[in-house]
Order: sequence, then C-alpha cells, then structure tokens
Amino acid sequence: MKLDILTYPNPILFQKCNEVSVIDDDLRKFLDDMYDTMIASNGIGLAAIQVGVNKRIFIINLLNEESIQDKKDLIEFINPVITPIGDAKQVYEEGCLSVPGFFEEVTRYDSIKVEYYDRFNNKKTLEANGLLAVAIQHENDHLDGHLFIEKISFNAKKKFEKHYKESKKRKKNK
Ligand code: QAP
Ligand code: CO
Repeated sequence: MKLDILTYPNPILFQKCNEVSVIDDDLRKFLDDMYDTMIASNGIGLAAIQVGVNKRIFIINLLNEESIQDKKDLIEFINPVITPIGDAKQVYEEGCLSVPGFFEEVTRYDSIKVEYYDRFNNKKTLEANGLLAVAIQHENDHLDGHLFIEKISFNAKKKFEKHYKESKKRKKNK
C-alpha cells in the first residue's frame, strides 16, 4: 500500500525518532508499505518519518550496474548506528522525496560503518562507501529530524528559498 509522503516544512519531519522496540508482523507490513511508497515515488531511499511514522527505520534500494532498481538489493535498516571510518569526505548532489524538485551538493563522510537490525531481528554490520554511504547518512539524518537542506552552502540555501516559494505558488495555481 502506498502512503503519503510529508514534505518540507511539515514539523513532523523535524522530530527526533524513537527506537523500535519490537520487530513483528505489523512492522514488516509497514516496511512493505514503505517500499511501495518509495518505488511509486521514484525514490532510492525513504525514512519512516517521511510518511509520518516516528521510528528509527529507513530503507535504501540503489540501482545496480545495469541501472535496474532490483528489490534483491533492498536494505532495510532498523535502529541503525553509524560510525565514520576515517576523515575522508565526498560531495554528492542530493535530493529528497520530502523536498521535491530540489537538488544540491552535500559533503559527507566517504566511508562509514553501520550496525542495524533487519526485519527478522538479526543484528547486521555493513561497511559502505560511495553512493551507499551517502544514502545511509542522508536517511540517518531523517531519524534525528534533519534534512539535507540544512547542510548546503549559504548560496544554495538562498536558491532553495526561491525554489520553495515558487513551488508554493505552483501549488496555489493548481
Ligand atoms: C536519498 O532520495 C538520497 O526531488 C533518497 O523530484 C539522496 O530517493 C540517496 C526524488 C542522495 C542517495 C543520494 C527526489 C525523486 C528522490 C525528488 C531520493 C524528486 C523525485 C529522492
Ligand atoms: Co530524504
């Protein structure tokens, strides 16, 4: 089932999320709904709070070498904890389903370790770099009530304000 995605400046997006205490069939059903929502919205990552659910959960499904978004590559992160590996940074042009139509460069750690639980309550550890590391850090920020637009340059923030005002006008005329 596809859920509605909250968009900036909905105050729910700025909430700090709570840890998941039980991983049961209801939670697995919710993870399926998150996947349907992400795919229907042409996303590669989605956090629970983006659909109004205050839980430390996100999902990521990047494209493979053939540029196909294969469900086999879906990763579901429950109660993730991220640790940077080293000091190296990377810059990537990010977007967010909660900030539709706006893309801007963000600097993040190049390499990270993430510990999390999967949908069957198995504890997992993953080391990531490149785009997967970007996606994990972007989604993990949602769990602490942060959006990528808080991490962009001063000039990019001005560009965002303009984009946001224009998108409000477009909504009004729709
Ligand atoms: C987070 O973002 C992310 O504005 C996931 O019009 C960001 O799926 C992962 C999207 C950067 C890796 C790198 C945004 C789709 C999707 C839009 C998304 C839009 C249509 C964003
Ligand atoms: Co996002």
